[in-house]
Amino acid sequence: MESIRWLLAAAGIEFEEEFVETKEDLEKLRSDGVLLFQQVPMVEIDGMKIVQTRAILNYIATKHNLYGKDLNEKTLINMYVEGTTDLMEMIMSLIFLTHEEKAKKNALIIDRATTRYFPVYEKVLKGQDFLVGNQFSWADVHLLEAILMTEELKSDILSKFPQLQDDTQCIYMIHDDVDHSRLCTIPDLQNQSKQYSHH
Ligand SMILES: N[C@@H](CCC(=O)N[C@@H](CS)C(=O)NCC(=O)O)C(=O)O
Repeated sequence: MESIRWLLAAAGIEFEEEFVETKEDLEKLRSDGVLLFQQVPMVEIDGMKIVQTRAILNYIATKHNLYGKDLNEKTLINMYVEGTTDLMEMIMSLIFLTHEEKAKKNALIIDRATTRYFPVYEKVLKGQDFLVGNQFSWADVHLLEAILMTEELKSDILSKFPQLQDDTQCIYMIHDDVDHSRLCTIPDLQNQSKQYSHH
């Protein structure tokens, strides 16, 4: 769900959030008949009530030109996004684990991030500013979110990935108003990333 907020911010769409905090909140939405499969998240946009995270993300990315210019670029974006999703899902699964299981899984996530996923993105970004089509896309937004999640687990996880450091650096420079890296040009991403300002 956090990915939806990131993409909306990247697309420059202002949005209002309604949090489902209690069982009654969810029941109310269900009885109002606004949830196709009785589940959240649901995004109300352009007269539609869209459910299913991927459908929501697809819609926003397509509508706001963050989904490549042709089928090849779209497929590449899908591959990158699915890769970062796999990594993020590993991190999100941590909350269901016991203390011992968590330590093991943490180590596995850090290994996967640094040996499987980050090297791919690092290599691509060595030759170009954005992951796909020399244009900012959903793939860049999703990668940034994944990076920040992994940094929560290990703050120096990017130490061997200078290109990825450059991607995230603007987030830490924002407060000094320094336009430091390629993603610094996307102002709404900066707002979204403020929640990570403890770095
Ligand atoms: N495939 C759906 C899964 C949505 C989902 O699992 N939603 C949870 C909250 S995060 C929910 O509404 N659970 C209540 C239920 O399934 O009855 C998506 O990606 O949006």
